[in-house]
Amino acid sequence: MSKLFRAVIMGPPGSGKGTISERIAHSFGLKHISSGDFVRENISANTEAGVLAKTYIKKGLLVPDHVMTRLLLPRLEEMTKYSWLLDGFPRTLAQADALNSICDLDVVINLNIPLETLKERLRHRWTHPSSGRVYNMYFNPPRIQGLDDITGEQLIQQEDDRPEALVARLRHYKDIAKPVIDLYKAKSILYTFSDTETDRIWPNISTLLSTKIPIGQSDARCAS
Ligand code: G5P
Repeated sequence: MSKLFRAVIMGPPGSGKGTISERIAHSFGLKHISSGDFVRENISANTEAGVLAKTYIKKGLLVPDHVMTRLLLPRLEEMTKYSWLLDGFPRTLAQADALNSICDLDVVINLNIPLETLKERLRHRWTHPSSGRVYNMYFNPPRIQGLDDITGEQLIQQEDDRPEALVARLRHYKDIAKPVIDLYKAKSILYTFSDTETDRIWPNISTLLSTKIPIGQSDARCAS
């Protein structure tokens, strides 16, 4: 069996991880695992971890490492047959160490987006809570204002996109991410992309992944 492909995408809140992950999953057939979506599913399902996570997210804080690793690692261990892209995990050095203990990564995509751009994007982000679909009132607005394109249900502004929580999230990210970025840089698997527009970053990421994932292998490896 050919080697499976393991990638991580990191970047501050609003940097476009989710948007770019969707494009990668669609173009290269990787399974997309979003730590944020996973946390939100647990909150909706009122699991023990979800109830605990909610208290942190409401304040714009990271969920503690032990809760995240307990949630995410079993999920990854179920995916041993697939190539995947992990979005939003690891966020801290402790999470990176935990991930390292179960797999070797091939590529880490690091999104480096200016602070003002991030603030502006998240101010205008609206989410469909049950599916996790996100809209931006300018970049990708819904067809009918305030309603999800697929279900017609009401869109909401997530608690952690509200201004008070947002500033805390952005401030915190830089400090926490630095050692993780340094770790992957030292392993020579870090690829950083800087711009204010996802559409300008995407072709460069696509080119990178085309050189890393041999054509024809990703679909075969990831078929569910
Ligand atoms: P999440 O869900 O991982 P964040 O905060 O890291 O949350 P977020 O906010 O979902 O990440 P993103 O995925 O990086 O942002 O970006 P996105 O959603 O694709 O794009 C943001 C907005 O900008 C969207 O409206 C999009 O349409 C728009 N957009 C994209 N590109 C462009 C562009 O070029 N131009 C314009 N104008 N707009 C654009 O995690 C949520 C919470 O869960 C916890 C934390 O509390 C976290 O805050 N959590 C963890 N805690 C600890 N450890 C972990 N590993 C955790 N993972 C999650």
